[in-house]
Amino acid sequence: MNLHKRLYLILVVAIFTSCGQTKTDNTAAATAEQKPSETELDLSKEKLDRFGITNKDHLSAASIRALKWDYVENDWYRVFNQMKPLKGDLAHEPGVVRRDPSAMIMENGKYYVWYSKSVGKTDGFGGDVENDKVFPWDRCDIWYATSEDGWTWKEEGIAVPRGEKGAYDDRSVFTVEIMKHEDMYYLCYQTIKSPYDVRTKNEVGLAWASSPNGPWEKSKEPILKPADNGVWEGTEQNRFLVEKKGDFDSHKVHDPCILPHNGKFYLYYKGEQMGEEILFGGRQIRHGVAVADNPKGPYVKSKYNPISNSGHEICVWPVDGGIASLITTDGPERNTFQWAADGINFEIRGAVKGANMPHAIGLNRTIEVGGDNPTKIFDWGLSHVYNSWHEQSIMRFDSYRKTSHVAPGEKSRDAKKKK
Ligand code: AAL
Repeated sequence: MNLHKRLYLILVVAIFTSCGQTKTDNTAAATAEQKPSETELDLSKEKLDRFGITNKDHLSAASIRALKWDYVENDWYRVFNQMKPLKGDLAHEPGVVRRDPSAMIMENGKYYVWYSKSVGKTDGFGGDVENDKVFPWDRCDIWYATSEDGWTWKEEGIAVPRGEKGAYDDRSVFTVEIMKHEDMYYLCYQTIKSPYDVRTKNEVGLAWASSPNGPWEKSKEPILKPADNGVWEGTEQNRFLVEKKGDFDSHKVHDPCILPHNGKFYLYYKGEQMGEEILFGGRQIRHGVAVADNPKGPYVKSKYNPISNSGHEICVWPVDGGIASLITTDGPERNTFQWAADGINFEIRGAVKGANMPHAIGLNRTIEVGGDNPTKIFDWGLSHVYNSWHEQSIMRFDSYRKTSHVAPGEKSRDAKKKK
């Protein structure tokens, strides 16, 4: 069988299998978007001409993929500038880790941000995990800071401390996100119970307050836990040795972020699987979502999980009645903007230039985003840098929208259209 016949066969099998799937997830089934594999290839003259496909009887795998793209516009293209240091209390401080900033919100005329903070050198694994600091994000508390201009920050103190010995969050609370809903504030964050070894499961906690300055009340139990269907091989502390990997989130649930959507609360998160592999030149990292009727839960994992096979830290914002997501760092779809009308079935909307890409982004939720500029929220915001493995600091990113690619003096396509 020659190559193009084989490709057609794969396509037909893909269409057949996806059509046979039953949709059982109530959280998504009602609004599920049509999947790209269910769409017919558009072989119209206009489409073939646009993609420069000369012979429709000899479609390469790349041409078939291009014809399956369901969104081919350029309104999601962004270029990031080099990140800039913050001033005041959030400037780089020797011996201190400040990282993984939350989104920023505006309260009492000031920007507010929450973040992970720890001190001291990072020891790594293999030593005394009861007493060492194994990662920069180990032995963290959640702190917060305020600023009038987004450049100079005042550290206000601890918002959420680690729990008492024996609690599910007694070792570290970190990588926090903020949601304001009906005059209540919700912080969701990662939690670790001591000892912190390479096989330790990571969970998600929640705290709420009626003021951004607290006091914060913590959930008695985690609001999200890893799947418990993976099986470690042996008892050695090696996270790559498994008898069964289990669900995409069988080891860790990370980077939680709750967004109100369609009258419910969507908790987006990163999953790490037991027996993680390196795939497509990156770590095998996936995203999932859990949905609740109330901000405090209970959160039920979507049956459609994982909802992304690429990405790292969660970076999601509402656009055009749906949810947009910036996929960074890992997986074949890294450095893409994606969008889902239903908050579950994400499709690529555009690629982002890799240069200067911020990671662990704290979005600026004070920026209003309309459908005409869906990535406007990236005009400026917060991220972090590694000054070293022992010190990290929060930085400010900014970016601009790129709509044309012209040489100096050359007219853009838009300029011609305007005539
Ligand atoms: C980040 C995030 C989570 C991890 C660690 C701190 O990139 O994915 O927050 O636990 O690294």
